[in-house]
Amino acid sequence: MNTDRIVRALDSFRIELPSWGFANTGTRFGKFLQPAAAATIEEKLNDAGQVHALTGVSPTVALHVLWDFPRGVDSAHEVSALASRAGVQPGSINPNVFQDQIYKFGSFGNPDKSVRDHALQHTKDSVAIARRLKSRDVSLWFADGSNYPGTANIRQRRRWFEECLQALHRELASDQRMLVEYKPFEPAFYHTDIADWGMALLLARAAGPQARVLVDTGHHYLSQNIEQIVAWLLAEDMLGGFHFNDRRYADDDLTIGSIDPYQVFRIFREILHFEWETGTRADVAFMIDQSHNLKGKIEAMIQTVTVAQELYAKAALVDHDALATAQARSDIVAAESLLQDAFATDVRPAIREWRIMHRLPADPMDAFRQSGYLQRITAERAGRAEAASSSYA
Ligand SMILES: [Mn+2]
Repeated sequence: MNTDRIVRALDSFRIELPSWGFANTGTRFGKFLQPAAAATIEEKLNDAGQVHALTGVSPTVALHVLWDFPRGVDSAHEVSALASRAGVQPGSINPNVFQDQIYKFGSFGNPDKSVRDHALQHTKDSVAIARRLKSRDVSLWFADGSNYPGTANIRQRRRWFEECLQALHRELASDQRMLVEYKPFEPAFYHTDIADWGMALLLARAAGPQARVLVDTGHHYLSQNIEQIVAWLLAEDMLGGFHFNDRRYADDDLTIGSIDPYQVFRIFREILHFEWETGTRADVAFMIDQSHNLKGKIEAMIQTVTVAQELYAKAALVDHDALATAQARSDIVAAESLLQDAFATDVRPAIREWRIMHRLPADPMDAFRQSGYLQRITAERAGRAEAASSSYA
């Protein structure tokens, strides 16, 4: 095993935690509440701070404007202070143009101009919040779409999306980016305005030079080759970031690698291959977008971060020189085996060593269970009335 490669990979690997992953979430059938779930932005940041303190690789937290900034941009200062007290920093800023009643028929794609303007203003406010927090990325996901054929003017809605995204792009500071996320279906069940990576790519290109595509691994049809999409977006310099999660059926928001760890490995392998080939680091944000309905929130996040680290380290073991040779000779068994052997390698002992070297607990999950943090917050948070429902579903 090439330990140097693993160490180099781990030194550069960071993954962003979502504030909403620490709150109560559910399905459309109901929510199972957890007594230790975070209800306030302070609690979410504190829980994220625990994950970072134990793993050392998740220093930033994705924030959700509607749920985490009750007073909009005026909340930015307080959120910033709470984050630094929790030992983390604000990460990507996520506007919400899907929850309010006015968005029943869409946001940027709504036929009613006043609704489009309202949505645009909210996203502009989100850019202002990001600027105040020195967050680089504003991450855009739209629930826009329709449920029945003939009920929406697809080409007109596309033009409205272009106009709104261009207007939003003009608000960006020179060091900010906007990330355009796609999803094939849900909540819309006939057409979704930004349904796949091609639509996201075209809209990002139309928006302006600081727009990129965001790939949410759960937002694809089953069996779609996600790593090929990643390779194409890298080649086009249009890959902005990831929302990682796993799924068995649709957008299940399960923990990373729980169903198909080889797929995440293959995605990381494409990114590392790009870096090997070009000699430049791919400027791609790794973020987690999961909701843990049954698992404990903090444990699920520690598990996610450590599994992501393992899969990244395995991908870093692929010998790209040998792979290039095998590919050039069309020695397909040798080429495939280079990936399989790397994936089959147990990198956990090397990661433990890396953690010890960085004065981190060798086993973050065990350290969390020993810490008493969960018992403390369970006692503090149990029994209170659930605060405003600030989460998906
Ligand atoms: Mn997402």
